[in-house]
Amino acid sequence: APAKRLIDYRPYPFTLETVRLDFTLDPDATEVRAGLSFSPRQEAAALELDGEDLELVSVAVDGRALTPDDYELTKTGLTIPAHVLPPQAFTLETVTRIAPSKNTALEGLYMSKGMYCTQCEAEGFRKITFYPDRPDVMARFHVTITGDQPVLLANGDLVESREGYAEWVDPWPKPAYLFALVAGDLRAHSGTFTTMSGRKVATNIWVRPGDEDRCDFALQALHRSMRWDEEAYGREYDLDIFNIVAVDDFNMGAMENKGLNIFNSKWVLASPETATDADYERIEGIIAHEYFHNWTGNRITCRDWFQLCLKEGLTVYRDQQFTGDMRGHATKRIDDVLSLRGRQFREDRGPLSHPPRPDHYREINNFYTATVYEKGAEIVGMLHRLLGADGYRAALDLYFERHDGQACTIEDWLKVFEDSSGRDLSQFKRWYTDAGTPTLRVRDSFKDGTYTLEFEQETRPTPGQPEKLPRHIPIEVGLLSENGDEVVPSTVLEMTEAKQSFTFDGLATRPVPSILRDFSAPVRLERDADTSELAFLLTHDRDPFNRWEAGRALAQKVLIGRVQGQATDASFSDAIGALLRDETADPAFRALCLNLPSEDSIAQALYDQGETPDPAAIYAAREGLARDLASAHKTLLAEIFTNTEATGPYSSDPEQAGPRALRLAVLRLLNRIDGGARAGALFASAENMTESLGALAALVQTGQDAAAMAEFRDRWQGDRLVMDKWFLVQLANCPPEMALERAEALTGDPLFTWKTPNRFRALMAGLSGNHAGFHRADGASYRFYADWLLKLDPVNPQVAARMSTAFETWTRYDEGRREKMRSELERIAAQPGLSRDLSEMTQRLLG
Ligand code: B3K
Ligand code: ZN
Repeated sequence: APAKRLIDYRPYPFTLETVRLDFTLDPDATEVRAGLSFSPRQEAAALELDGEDLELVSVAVDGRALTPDDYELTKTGLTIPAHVLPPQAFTLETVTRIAPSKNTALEGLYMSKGMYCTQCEAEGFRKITFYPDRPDVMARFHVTITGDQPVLLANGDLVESREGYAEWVDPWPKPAYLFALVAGDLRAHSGTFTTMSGRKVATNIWVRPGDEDRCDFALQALHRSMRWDEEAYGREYDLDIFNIVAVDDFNMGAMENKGLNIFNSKWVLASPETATDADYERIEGIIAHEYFHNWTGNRITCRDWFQLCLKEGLTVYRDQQFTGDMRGHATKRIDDVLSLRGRQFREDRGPLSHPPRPDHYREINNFYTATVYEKGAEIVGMLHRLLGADGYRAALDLYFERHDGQACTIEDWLKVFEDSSGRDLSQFKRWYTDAGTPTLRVRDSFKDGTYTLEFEQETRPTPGQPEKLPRHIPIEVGLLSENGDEVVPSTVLEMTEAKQSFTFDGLATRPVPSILRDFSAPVRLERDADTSELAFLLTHDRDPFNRWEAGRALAQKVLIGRVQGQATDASFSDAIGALLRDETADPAFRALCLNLPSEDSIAQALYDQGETPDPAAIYAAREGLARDLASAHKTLLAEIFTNTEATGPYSSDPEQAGPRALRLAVLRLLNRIDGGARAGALFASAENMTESLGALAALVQTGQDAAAMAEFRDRWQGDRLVMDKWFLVQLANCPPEMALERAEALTGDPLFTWKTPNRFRALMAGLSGNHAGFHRADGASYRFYADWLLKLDPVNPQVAARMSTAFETWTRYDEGRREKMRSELERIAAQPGLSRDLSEMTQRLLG
């Protein structure tokens, strides 16, 4: 299929007022009766409807049955020529049949353990009925469901229900991608939320029998999200009921269907015994994210899929703000930047680099990426920083007022900021249209009381975009005196030129700069800071992000030095010692500082410096540094390990999660020198999953985990979410030479139900997350991984395509590895009948 292009956008020639859908459920032959009321917006237009994998039973216009001569039916849709249609408003009625039990791609209407469930974004509705399946066609839906399942759910408010039948009306016009239907034997964990105007909303978390007691955290997180959106954005919920359903077979995290969010059960179910602190935080964040979509995505949606980051970037930004408010901004920002660099910068540095608003695609599901989501959120954050809190709020108020009920573009979004602030954002727009991570080089000088920062920006060529123009970059800067006082408080410098200088006058002595505070722009900062300056910032910077960043830069310097065979000086170890002694610092923050950069990020840093990373050398350097740190500070670490032991009942709140994170970070270091003694003891005594899994990960790291692994499996084999962790942890953390062998053995485990996305991902991400194990020099892991992508592709192309990003870094490595990865990608690309999803990915990967 040829690529779809942004410049080819044309409005749909009909408006669609109302949609009537009647479902009669059956695993092999579900009948869908659709009544669509169209009005032409232009003369003599043909009616083009999307439709895939549908059996067309009948089609009628205003009650008159059509014959096959009246329309054209293809593999991708149904076209009714203008001459068959009345010139004015008309109703189209179709009857189609679908087979949810045979739907293994998990897109459209499918089944998961006896329960019916839908996933329509981006283009899954066309697998349910013939329809203009594009987000700018918004209509009011009236849905009936006939089926023998005890619970029958759809979008909107319930207007009638009796045994075997339910009727749902959604008063808010919506695009088809937000349609949802669920039917099954489900139990609700229920609550009530009173909105700011005093309306009562029934809230329900629906799960399979047996999971009811793991829902309360999600329900409370939902209520917190609803309140927060009222307080922070003035946004109130707009239906009488809000349903969340947990499903085991799901292609991604969750989906924001209007009034009926559907979640991967992994991101709903939580109990202290089965979920980690990180899971709790993630669940809260995803519940918030999907809920926030009600305004940013559903009430205001996207005109076309090129505009995806309009809803995703903004909604990620909102969920990041929310989590910051709930759990602390400093650590949240650090976590977000770690994931931005680990996923988005990585993507941006390889063959898959694309702009936050792409201008062409073959399969839109391949563009639900870190660039669209996380970089999209960074762009919103930059607008916030440029306009200030009040300016940002004024712009958002105008956005909701002006565009409620519409399907919008990035141009609409930026216009709102321009109109409310009076600023010109035409240069800023490049953040949306240009791919690539800018590199920001900085040099400084001091003369006669004047301090000068000289910046230079440059963005490398990316696929299809050889030339890059300078971007509008907000650079937050503060200046410190040599005793650590802030002599120039945080200020935002706005860089718009390729090269630009900023001066600060009236300084008594040369200051120490703290640049790009709070990570004010998604750029790669290059500065020749010496170790003493970094150590100074790690101790004195007021900006917690840059404090951490200084420690990070130090660690990176030391690690790269070790990879290159240099001796390690004491500065980093001394700085870590100071941090370990600093009891005033937040434990979660100290934990983040103790975590060494990942092997993948060291490989990326080397590549960015123009060097070829050697995975085995990186592994050895990182292990060596960890061991050295542990030996140098063993008394201090042992004390912290003892003092941070939690008492009292488990809570996932930062007050407990912070010390627990510190304790586990300490354990990971001590484990390198205590023969696994502490990890073994903690594994035996742990009463919550955070500690149990943390201890297990430490044991895996040494390769001495067989007994613990078997015990864990015995205990948890009946719990699918915990077993996913079991598959992942033993691969991602084991010594690299064991990784492939283990992965091969695990594919033979009867619990490796590879058609379940969570299980497939756990095993494959475990292997690819073991950097040196995945990149073993003989290429055997590449071959194994590619074999499994080929096996999954005919069953579930979306997940296969997503997992192919394990190869996105292939250009980083030496000739031998490059060749091996390239030939695996070529082997995949040559597979007859390959899905559009995976074929687009391999072609882009190959460049
Ligand atoms: N909007 C969905 C993602 C849909 C992915 C389709 N392949 C979840 C979210 O971003 O909230
Ligand atoms: Zn989203």
